[in-house]
Amino acid sequence: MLRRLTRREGLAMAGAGLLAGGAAPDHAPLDVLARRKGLRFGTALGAEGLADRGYLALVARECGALVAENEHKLYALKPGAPDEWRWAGADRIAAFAADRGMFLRGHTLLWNRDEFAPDWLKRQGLGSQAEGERWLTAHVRTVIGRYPQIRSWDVVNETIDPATGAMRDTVFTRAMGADAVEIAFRAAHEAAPQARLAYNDYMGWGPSDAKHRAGVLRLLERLKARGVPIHTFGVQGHIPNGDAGNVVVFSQADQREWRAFVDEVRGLGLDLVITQLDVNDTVLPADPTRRDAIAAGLVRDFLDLMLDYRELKQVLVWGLSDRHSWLQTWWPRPDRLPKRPTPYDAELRPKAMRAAIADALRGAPERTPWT
Ligand code: 9MR
Repeated sequence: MLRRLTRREGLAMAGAGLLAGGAAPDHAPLDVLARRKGLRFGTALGAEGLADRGYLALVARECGALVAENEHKLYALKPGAPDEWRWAGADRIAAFAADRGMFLRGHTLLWNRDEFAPDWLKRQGLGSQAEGERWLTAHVRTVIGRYPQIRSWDVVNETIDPATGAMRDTVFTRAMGADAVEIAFRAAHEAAPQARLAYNDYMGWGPSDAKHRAGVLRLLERLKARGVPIHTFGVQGHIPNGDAGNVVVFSQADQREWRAFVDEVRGLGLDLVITQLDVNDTVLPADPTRRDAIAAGLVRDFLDLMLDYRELKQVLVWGLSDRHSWLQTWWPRPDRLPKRPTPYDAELRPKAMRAAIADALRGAPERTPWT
């Protein structure tokens, strides 16, 4: 069902200079706007983006933080065999960030899902608890040791099963049980005592994600109660999350639920990072202007809520341009039109979402930055 633009969507478009007579856009880079409020703004960067000079120039202009989209994942570092390391992709991203003085995040040391574990590991397993612990500790040490410039790690990613709220059953938990998570955090802290260590997940705000949120909260509470070195909660921010595929507004009821969840996390003393922001527009209207306006409205409402928390220190998008978004191939639109999940279109022109992010950052309260 199509609907009229809300006032907020209209404002987002005016901010982007998309409406006739709209206010002239302020072209201050997003990271500059973020820094004024004690935040950083950044993006994920992958192999495709690294090979695209125009895109890299845009990333360098807009961003002060960077994360490798896939290059630190176990399946990327050790695709074929236990003793073979492939560092080239991750090294290139680290060099790009270092050359430009960007804050580099690492994603991820323990992606606790069998779908994303290399086949050789699933075939051979990790053996006993002690063997599993030795393997995981060595892995964490080696990856962290190679990238001392990384100051914030997604140590553990997506370990909660959204359907049940329980820990997923994986090659790691089959050896170490739920201790796998704790072992990863302790090893990471030993290897990088100054780094900010995060648990990262994609739980959404809708009613169908209630079990996911509750499970994540239970995990965080247990880790804190056991004195595990965890400092940050990574909210992925893939909108809409979960199975609520037809979301076009962040309703007041959903905002209340979401705030209650984030309040609990804050109560545990964790900082917050939005680690993977984008909008899945599979079921949004075909017309690009309308589609962009709805996506921008969702981003604006989500950011306004999250930026209210002074604990939120960084906002990273999962791709800066529609040219390089995982959502082009995941969940294609029924009409097969190209997707528009990010702040810049495929020709690297700013969209309403870029203006929404800029406006949200301009309106954000100041906070103490990460050093
Ligand atoms: O964007 C990533 C895509 O290129 C990969 O094929 C996929 C599997 O490794 O992972 C995507 O990134 C995911 C991230 O690592 C964790 N949260 C969800 C992201 C989107 O699926």
